[in-house]
Amino acid sequence: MKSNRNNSLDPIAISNWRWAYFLDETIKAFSIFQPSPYPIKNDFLFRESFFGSSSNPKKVFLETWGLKTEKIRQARCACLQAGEITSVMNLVITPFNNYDLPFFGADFVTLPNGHLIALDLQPALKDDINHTQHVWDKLKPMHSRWQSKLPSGGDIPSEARQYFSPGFLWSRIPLGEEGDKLISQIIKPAFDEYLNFFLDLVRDSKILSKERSFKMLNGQKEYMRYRAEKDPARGMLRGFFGELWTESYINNILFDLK
Ligand code: DBV
Repeated sequence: MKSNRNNSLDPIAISNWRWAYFLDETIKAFSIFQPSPYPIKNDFLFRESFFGSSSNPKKVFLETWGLKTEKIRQARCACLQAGEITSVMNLVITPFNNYDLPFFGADFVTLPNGHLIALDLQPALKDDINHTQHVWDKLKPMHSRWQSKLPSGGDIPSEARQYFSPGFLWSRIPLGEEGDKLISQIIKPAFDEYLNFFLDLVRDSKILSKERSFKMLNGQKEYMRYRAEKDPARGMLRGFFGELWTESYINNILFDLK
């Protein structure tokens, strides 16, 4: 089936995609920053395939949304719906390295065994107080307020810990009514608060010196390298769309700062 998406800013058209509210909020919030499309080839703007048994094949849809602005090198969202249940939103916003800004990362995943929620303003230079203090001072109280209302996400891979801030909102929520209530009453307002705080930081950020910009760039590349290497969705994406397409998607679209 032909997709009518021609560039990364064209609206996402995946019916019953569970996370639409969050991308809509992101699009609205960015409208004040004069966004332009992020260059993404058609092969990666839209993709569909079948999975499950040949007697009862199910459809999987993936669409990629993206933009860039004066201070944001790339904001992109991988939007996936596989069958009735499996629904993924992987949103990462990467500022240009000549601003002292964190990444915005949201990994919202629904699988048959439940919802996984990972939301954070992730540091590019975790051990640099000039990079972290002005963010964490405000993020920590925000985080405690929301995390206290959610079930814990449990352990995360030890090697991944260094990429998260103390404001990492992390939860595993059961499917069903209770879960839906937590998503609409806690995750939605938490996401809006984290996103607005991030965009306030973007608005107020000043251009850095060459030397510091270089340091930021190395920090950003280290993060991208880790995420591209350890992407927890690699197996799923390969199953749906094959190894070649998946490796190109992960390394040339999702985590393309090399
Ligand atoms: N995660 C991605 C991309 C996805 C995606 C591009 C296109 O980086 C989805 C989709 N994340 C995704 C899926 C799962 C997770 C898990 C499908 C479930 C995997 C499974 O259970 O089979 C935050 N995402 C996770 C986990 C964490 C994150 C901590 C659980 C641990 C895991 O399964 O590895 N954000 C994610 C993460 C980092 C980050 C791993 C690392 C720095 O910043």
